[in-house]
Amino acid sequence: MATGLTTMKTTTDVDVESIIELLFQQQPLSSSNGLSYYNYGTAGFRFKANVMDGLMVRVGILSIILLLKQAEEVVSPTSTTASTTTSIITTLSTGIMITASHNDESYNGVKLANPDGSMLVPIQEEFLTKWVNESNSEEWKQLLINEKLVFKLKNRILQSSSLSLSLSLHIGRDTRSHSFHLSNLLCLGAQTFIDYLLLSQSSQSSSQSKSNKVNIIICDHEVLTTPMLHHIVLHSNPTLYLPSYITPKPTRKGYIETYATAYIDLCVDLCVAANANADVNNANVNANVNTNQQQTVLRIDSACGVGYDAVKELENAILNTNTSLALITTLNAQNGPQDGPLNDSCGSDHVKTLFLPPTWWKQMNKDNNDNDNQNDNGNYSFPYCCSIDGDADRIVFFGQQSKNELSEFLDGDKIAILIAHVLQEKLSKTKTNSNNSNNSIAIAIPTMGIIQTAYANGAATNYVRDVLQLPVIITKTGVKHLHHAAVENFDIGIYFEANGHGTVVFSKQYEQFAIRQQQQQQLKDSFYIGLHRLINPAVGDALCDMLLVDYLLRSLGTNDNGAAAAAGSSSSSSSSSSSWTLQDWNTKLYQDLPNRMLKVKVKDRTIIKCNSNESICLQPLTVQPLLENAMNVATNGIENGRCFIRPSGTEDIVRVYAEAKTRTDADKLALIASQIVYDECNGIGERP
Ligand code: NG1
Ligand code: ZN
Repeated sequence: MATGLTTMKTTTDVDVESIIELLFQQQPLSSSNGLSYYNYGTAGFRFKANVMDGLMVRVGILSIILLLKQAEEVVSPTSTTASTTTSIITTLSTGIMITASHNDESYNGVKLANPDGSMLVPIQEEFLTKWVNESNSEEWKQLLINEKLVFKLKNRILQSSSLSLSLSLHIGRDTRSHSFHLSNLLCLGAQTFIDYLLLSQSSQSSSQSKSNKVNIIICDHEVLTTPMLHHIVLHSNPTLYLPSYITPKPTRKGYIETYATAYIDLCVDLCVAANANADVNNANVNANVNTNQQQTVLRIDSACGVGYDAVKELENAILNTNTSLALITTLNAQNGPQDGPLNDSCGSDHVKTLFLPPTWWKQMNKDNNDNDNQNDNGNYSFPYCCSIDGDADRIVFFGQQSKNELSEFLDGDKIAILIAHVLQEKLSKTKTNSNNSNNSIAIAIPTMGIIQTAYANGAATNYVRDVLQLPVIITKTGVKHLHHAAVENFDIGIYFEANGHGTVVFSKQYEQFAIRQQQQQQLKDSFYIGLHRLINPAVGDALCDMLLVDYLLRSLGTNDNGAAAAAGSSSSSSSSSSSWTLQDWNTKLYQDLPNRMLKVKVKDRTIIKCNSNESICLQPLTVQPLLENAMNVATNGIENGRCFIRPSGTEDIVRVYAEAKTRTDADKLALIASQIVYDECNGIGERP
């Protein structure tokens, strides 16, 4: 079995029968575990950790089959005949992450990543779901035999050419106590199946070639954040998916270097531009920094999870560059895995759903030991904070004014609009500069749009449509849906769920545009390339988004027309800081409508069916008319009221969302909607 980074096993004597034995001694379906069906939900398979053993073995085998299927697409028979003289090694990587993200410690989960780092598409999900639930051993035997035949065929094609294939499955896991055990089972399934496949190859190829034509290895990266795993997969397939201006760095260390460097480069560019505008000699940026400028500190709630160490590594990498501290923000990581229970009273989900500050566990433990409890007053005021979740792919920002009160709260909608706001100003300046230049060929400005879900605040959606005048697409919940919509519709697709999970994806046209801007004779504008380098396009990434937001806030406070194209209004900002504060960000663009999210437990949430973007309940038939009635101003006096319900894909609950003009109305509407769910969908426990 694979343990430690990059292991490859020599083939052992594995036949179909022994795989079947392994599969069925770990049969996942059982009446005793209360589950009759394993569904690949919003974010992969996610269940209570104690019912996942058999599932992991199966996912291990199936992930190798999916990897082979991907390889088939990349290495078609025609491409194998392309070269008969030179030897070409074709590599392809996919990934698997073991985590249950924001869920509590009792849960775990597994999600797969495609070669471009993105999540699975429906056809792959259906394949996985069918086979993890398959209880007929004869069916399984057929699958294994067929796969082996296809593998043999592929191998024969490769034997006849000079091509060889090197396939890798990258595995990562979060800090949960059971993640190691589940990862071992996954590796066991994957490695056993690899051994079974390679056995035929070694006997075939021994006379013709010393090395196998197809190598399949498991790279176990052990504890990682989810976005690190996706980054590693994407950077392992650079020729297929990375632009020329991003250096492939497919390791944990490479991840840290990539984003720390991108952040510093952008911050330094900002300072150079500001100094240039102020007509100051900018040869030595560090020397020109205004030393009176207050150093900014960002306090980070790491949800007592895997993001903590990653932030520490980023912090060290940034500090090691010797860049003046006034140019960058100091990252103050809090809530590490040793400090408190994972996602418990802390993390982005806690702050977002309760509008409450996280428990700062270290400080809290100190307070509890402090008899006179003096710390309660004053020591909980932090103007610039963020919370990430248990696998570091979501982030929300907040200011805290006392132990139990936030001063500001900024979610994924706010992040998306901040990015769009800065980019729109910048693109418009680029267009003006181009029109004013002597260049007779007009440049094509990349298209931009925002993708949201029904959970986006109504005020955010209106702001994008009415003020920014950008297109908005509303998709089903789950970033995989947003990601695909962003890729398919825009050159710059900005997608965020309100909970802080999101990123920006860039088209090939954008890449060419970015390169042209940098090559321009006079301007040599590296902003567009710099921005792309700071963003993890594979998946929503709390740490990249954290650095990105920090940079954008700095850019908006810079009193110039420089690198980041601050919005026109920023130069008249009343803020004394050289950066936009969270309050600036929260108030200068749009104000959220008060909203409330609630959870209702029901007997069987699968009876609830929704429309394609999950904003309307289709079944049970009685629910939607009752919700419409609850939203109706005439009956309830609720202004700007909107509510909807949907079954969660990650927890055994129904989610209720409501927003309205006032906090009281939002709370009232959420309560009525919860009661409707409870009454119409066989609620269990106490009625809300
Ligand atoms: P479910 O449990 O299906 O609502 C939650 C989030 C999703 C997504 C997944 C994956 C909300 C309302 N739902 O899904 O957006 O992030 O978890 O982690 O935030
Ligand atoms: Zn997460």
